[in-house]
Amino acid sequence: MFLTRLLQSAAYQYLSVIIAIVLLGIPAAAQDRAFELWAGDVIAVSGQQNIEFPIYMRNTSDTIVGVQFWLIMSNPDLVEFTFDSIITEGMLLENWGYTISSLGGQNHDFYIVAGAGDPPSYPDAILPQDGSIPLLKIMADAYTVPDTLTDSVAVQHFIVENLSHFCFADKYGNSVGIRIDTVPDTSWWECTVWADPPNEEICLNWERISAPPADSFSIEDIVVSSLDTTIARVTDGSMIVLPCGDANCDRSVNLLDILEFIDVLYGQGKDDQFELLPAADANGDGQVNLLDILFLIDHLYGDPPGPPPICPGVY
Ligand SMILES: [Ca+2]
Ligand SMILES: [Ca+2]
Repeated sequence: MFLTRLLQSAAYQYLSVIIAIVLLGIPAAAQDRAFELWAGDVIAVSGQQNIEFPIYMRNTSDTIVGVQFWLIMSNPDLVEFTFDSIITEGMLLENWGYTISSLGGQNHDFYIVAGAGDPPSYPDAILPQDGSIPLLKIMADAYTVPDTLTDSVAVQHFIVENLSHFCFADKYGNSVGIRIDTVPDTSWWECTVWADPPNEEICLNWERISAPPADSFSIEDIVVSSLDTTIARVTDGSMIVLPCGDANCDRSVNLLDILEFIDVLYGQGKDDQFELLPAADANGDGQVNLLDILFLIDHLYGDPPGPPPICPGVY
């Protein structure tokens, strides 16, 4: 039993690291911004379909009538978005009109443009709210991943660098949380055709180049948009894809998972059954019980080894 607790302790430490990282994405420490957009953190299992990935928005002062943003996955080998169904019922975008698409064309990014109805009334505008209700839930499917998986985090990045694809508009047409600055912009020029003597210092054709050395330069004021981080915050979320059979959620399948099964089903961890999900149904029969332990033992230690766990993908 001591070995069991020791091994489990190690597993819990690893799990606690994951949770600590995940919790960084939750806005508890970010209540100082007037506007915030963030993605929820989700744990899925290999092969799971219809994973709900929530997007949250919090705004303390503005009324939002238009939305567009772009998400992209950092690890497209794990998950893809499904575009035939998103969830808006009961969400902030309920009754909004919207279009969704993949700008990359591979279902590994998600671009939405949405509006709250006809101006000037905007019948479904989002009034200031605390962020407890998701903006919407995006659907995703996880690919089947092996139990030898080492990098199982598909982080979702909001693309705000390109502000042509990011806007949360109020009813006056202002982009909430966006700062507009006028800054000097230097252009560098190279002469490609000089005049013949005696006018050899006259350039007949200029070509713009990216950086010096150059034959000349010009300066002009340009308008630059950026996220005003003094009043707005945008935070990525994560989707962790666990291999099936990973009962202790440490992203590998081994003896620790068998010990976790035994402890939760029959030992001192009976109150911790939530840790078994979502990857504990190793034999895929829809229940978590002794049969899953036997299945996992056969897979890991059978001679010859039994088949790999196949979770049903519905929890
Ligand atoms: Ca494990
Ligand atoms: Ca089972």
